[in-house]
Amino acid sequence: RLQVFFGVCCKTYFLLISFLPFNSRFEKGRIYSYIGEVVVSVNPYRAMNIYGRDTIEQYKGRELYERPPHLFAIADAAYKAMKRRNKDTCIVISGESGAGKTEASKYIMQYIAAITNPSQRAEVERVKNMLLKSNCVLEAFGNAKTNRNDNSSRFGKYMDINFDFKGDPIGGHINNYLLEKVGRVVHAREEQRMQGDGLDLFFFPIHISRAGLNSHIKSSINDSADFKAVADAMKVIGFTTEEIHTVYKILATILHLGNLKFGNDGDVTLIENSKLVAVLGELLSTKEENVEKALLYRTVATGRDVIDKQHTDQEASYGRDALAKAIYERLFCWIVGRINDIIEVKNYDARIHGKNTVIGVLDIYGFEIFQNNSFEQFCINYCNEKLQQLFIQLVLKQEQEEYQREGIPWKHIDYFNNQIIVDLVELQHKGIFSVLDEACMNVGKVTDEMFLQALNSKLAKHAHYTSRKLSPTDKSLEFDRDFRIRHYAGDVVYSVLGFIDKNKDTLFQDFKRLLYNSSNPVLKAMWPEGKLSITEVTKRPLTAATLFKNSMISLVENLASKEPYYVRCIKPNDVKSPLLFEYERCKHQVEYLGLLENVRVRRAGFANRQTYPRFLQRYKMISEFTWPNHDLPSDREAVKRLLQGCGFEHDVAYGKTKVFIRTPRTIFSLEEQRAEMVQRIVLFLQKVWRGTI
Ligand code: AOV
Ligand code: MG
Repeated sequence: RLQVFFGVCCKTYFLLISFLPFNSRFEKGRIYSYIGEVVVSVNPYRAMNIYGRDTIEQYKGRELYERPPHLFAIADAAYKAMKRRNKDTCIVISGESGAGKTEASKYIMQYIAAITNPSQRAEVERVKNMLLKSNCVLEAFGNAKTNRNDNSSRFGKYMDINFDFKGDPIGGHINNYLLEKVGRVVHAREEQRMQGDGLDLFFFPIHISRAGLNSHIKSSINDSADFKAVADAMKVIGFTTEEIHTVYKILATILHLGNLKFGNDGDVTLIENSKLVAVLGELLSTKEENVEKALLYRTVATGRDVIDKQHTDQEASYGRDALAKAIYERLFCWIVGRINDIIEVKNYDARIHGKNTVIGVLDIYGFEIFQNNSFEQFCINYCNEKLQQLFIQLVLKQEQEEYQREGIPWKHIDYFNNQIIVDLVELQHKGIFSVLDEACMNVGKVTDEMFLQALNSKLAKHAHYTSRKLSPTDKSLEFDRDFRIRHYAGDVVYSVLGFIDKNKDTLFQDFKRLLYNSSNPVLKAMWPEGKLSITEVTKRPLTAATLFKNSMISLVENLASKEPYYVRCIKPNDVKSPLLFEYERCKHQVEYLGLLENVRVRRAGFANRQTYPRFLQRYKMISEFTWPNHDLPSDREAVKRLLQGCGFEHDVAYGKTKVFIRTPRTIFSLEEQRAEMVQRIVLFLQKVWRGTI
């Protein structure tokens, strides 16, 4: 009886929700849809039974529109383009924090791993395993819980997978972008955890208070099991035991640093809990007194003299936090470097095997707005502006320009071009990064407030910038602290506090020398510049903003040089619920992602275009006018004749160099006819060969 009752309840419930407008696809678990070749994905916030072996089989080798929309179809399209046409392709996954980018990137990798290497070559299997395992390690070190996402990527990742002439993965390379480390290392939130069997050895009986990564356990996350998975993955990838132990020691160092307190006794700065210094010495394989000296003094060169200058307790605290962050960042970059050493393709001989092609997968931190937004959010959101700009360039702008260039009648579709915001951030001399760098170059003491004043005077008239000084009645902005950017995805108020320090990202040279002089070779290798003595260090390192800007510019260049495929992720609600489709929230994302314009361009436009010679090369066999060669005055005329013959005249347009086909159905039909013809030719040849003809 209970069952019946339950059944009725469920039915009523489903009846009710099926009448709700707008969100029916989401309710039915149809989380993917297409705009042309762009996949739109809505985070289901529940486990979906749509990524298994049987689903993979359904999509393998199929054309995009043959099956319902799915990530696998786009992965297959990128793979086919790479294999058939020898083209480097990339899959760009975008969307705001928590929209499902990282999950999507993992499913894409799994799909590619599943459909390749049919002959089970051991070497290829090994490479695939490494590529998949590397994810687990990078997530362990580079993801963290934020207000927006329990498993938020705190670094950007672009992974190239290299394929040989057979289309099997033979290696890869990972580029990582600016690791957001503040939240994880020095101002870690309560939820951050560190648990794992075998770790006690390194962590000693310590009370972890200030530092993050503490031992607070959240019921939904099984830390011990996760820790084991990471440790195993590191072993499989090929990290040595010594390397793995060094990693633990570094993590323990970061935690201990968080507990270190400074005080002063009159003129002398002291370490209050000095017992920790011995522990740090042990973990870092250096002498205790060297650790103490590096924490309390810095070496400065004045003319020809080199002197030890004592830190104030504030300076010492600053140094300690900078050290913790730097160690963490170095560790992360070193891990990426080690993974690259192992997965990179070596000795691929293109003369023997043909071109080595790649598929790049980009999964970066999504647009985020927190209660308090600082330099890190500023960089992350700038990165999202850059990716939006790339999307506009490739999907909205170029497509329309191509119609014009080819002389196809076209009514221009307008869209918001966020180049103006990209410029606001990155433009030489005028952009926010430039103003910040200028402030950091200043020899005298420049404060964050002075930086804000400089912004106010430079950007007073900019439509996407404001501050309390420029808009005095706006109570949501604090004087001398906040500025607001109108981003493509919404308004964000940034606090300038910490911008200068974070941009300079200085670490006292003494720490670099300390770590370089460690007797642990793994640790030593992470700090090569510690080799330089104080008098040899002259060059000012590039600022964090400049490094990030340069890395973003080269990332975009790299993506633009490949054939791009897009996954646009949408977050259905802010409470991680599988049942809630917040209409306004989704509408906002659809708008700012430019999806409406994308639909308009696609609807008015053409699904497929090919140059005339290429079109003929593929389809000439299906028409008597073009097979084996045509005698018409041009390839354009020949294509026209072929398509007229097939009855597709209404669905195509003829440009100067390319034929444009409006609906995919026409392409399918051409493909079908071609396949039939190929079959017939093969049969014919077989008969000739057997001598029956
Ligand atoms: P993000 O990568 O876009 O955010 P994630 O991929 O980490 O977001 O997704 C956030 C959470 O949503 C995951 O931990 C899953 O619980 C859930 N989720 C996402 N996609 C799926 C899916 N296809 N099936 C089931 N659950 C899913 V950030 O890294 O914060 O920008 O910096
Ligand atoms: Mg992510």
